[in-house]
Amino acid sequence: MKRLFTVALTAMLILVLAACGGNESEGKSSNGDGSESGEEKVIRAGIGLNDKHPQYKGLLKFKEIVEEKTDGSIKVETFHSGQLGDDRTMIENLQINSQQVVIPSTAPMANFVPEFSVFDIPFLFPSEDVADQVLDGETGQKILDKLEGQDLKGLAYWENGFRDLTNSERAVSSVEDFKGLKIRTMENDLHLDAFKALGANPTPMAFTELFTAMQQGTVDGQENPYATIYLQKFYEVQDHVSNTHHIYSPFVFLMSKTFFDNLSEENQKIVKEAAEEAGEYERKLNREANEKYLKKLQEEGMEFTEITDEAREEMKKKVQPVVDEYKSKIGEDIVDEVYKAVEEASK
Ligand code: KDG
Repeated sequence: MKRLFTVALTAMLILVLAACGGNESEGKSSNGDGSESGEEKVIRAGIGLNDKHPQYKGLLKFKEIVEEKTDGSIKVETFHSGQLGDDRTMIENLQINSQQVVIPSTAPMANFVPEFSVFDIPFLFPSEDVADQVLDGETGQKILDKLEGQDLKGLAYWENGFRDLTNSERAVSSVEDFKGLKIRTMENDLHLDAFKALGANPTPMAFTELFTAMQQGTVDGQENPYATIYLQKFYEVQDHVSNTHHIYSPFVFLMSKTFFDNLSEENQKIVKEAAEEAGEYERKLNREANEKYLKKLQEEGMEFTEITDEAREEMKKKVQPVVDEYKSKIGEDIVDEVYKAVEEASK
């Protein structure tokens, strides 16, 4: 008898709890991230650079704006130095919504949306100002829109910057000096083919593996903006730096489309505007940083070699056949549109 009473009481308790739970969830819809609307949501945001880089300071600014404007209903957890994986892994994390934000260079993104390679055409952007106008304008937005087919939402362009060559073998002042250098490139076929055209022996590699590869001599050199070269302490394993300025590299502030689509309209506006405002802040920090870091690289013992305008023109000639080949691979229309936008912005 007692056992029967216990079973009946337990059954009643389970029914009461289920009824309460049912009412609670009825008014809420899943946000695709396991949380319920109206509850606190968490954005896991990861980058590959370390916490000294302007990109991480920009991410902290994004966190500050979003948490303030949503009164803490959206929390941003930040991860740096590849804690959540390399760029390609983190982009794939967004596609399954196990991570909600990553801010990679455009180069690895070409593996998801080929049109992003247009921004890796050597010598495309003549200045940061022209890059800002093109990226933040209609053409830049058109390319961001292509991400939606990959379960990705592009919210803003940030700045990696003009890329410069370092190596541990020799001073590089002209095309001849590239011959045979084992150069790490980002995982992007255009970068690979451009360095082959310059006479180098390029290897595509994730950023997370780069320092060790230079330390062990697997590669002789790499190319990145001064801020990255200095803040990631590449001067510890590299002897020479040249101002090749061969590509202006944008970052793209990416969000999981599933997560974004499950936000209220108000919160979608908040995260987009926060990505844009934090991007302006990051661009400013990055430009101030790049100016001062070449001097610091020399103070750390790196030998700087000036690339003259004539030598740069020689580099442009060498890579032109690659640019022509990729115009059809990327899509003639979008390449022509970007070049036209660059011309307009340069006036
Ligand atoms: O995650 C770090 C990368 O996004 C960035 O540094 C890209 O310039 C880059 C490189 O060389 O991989």
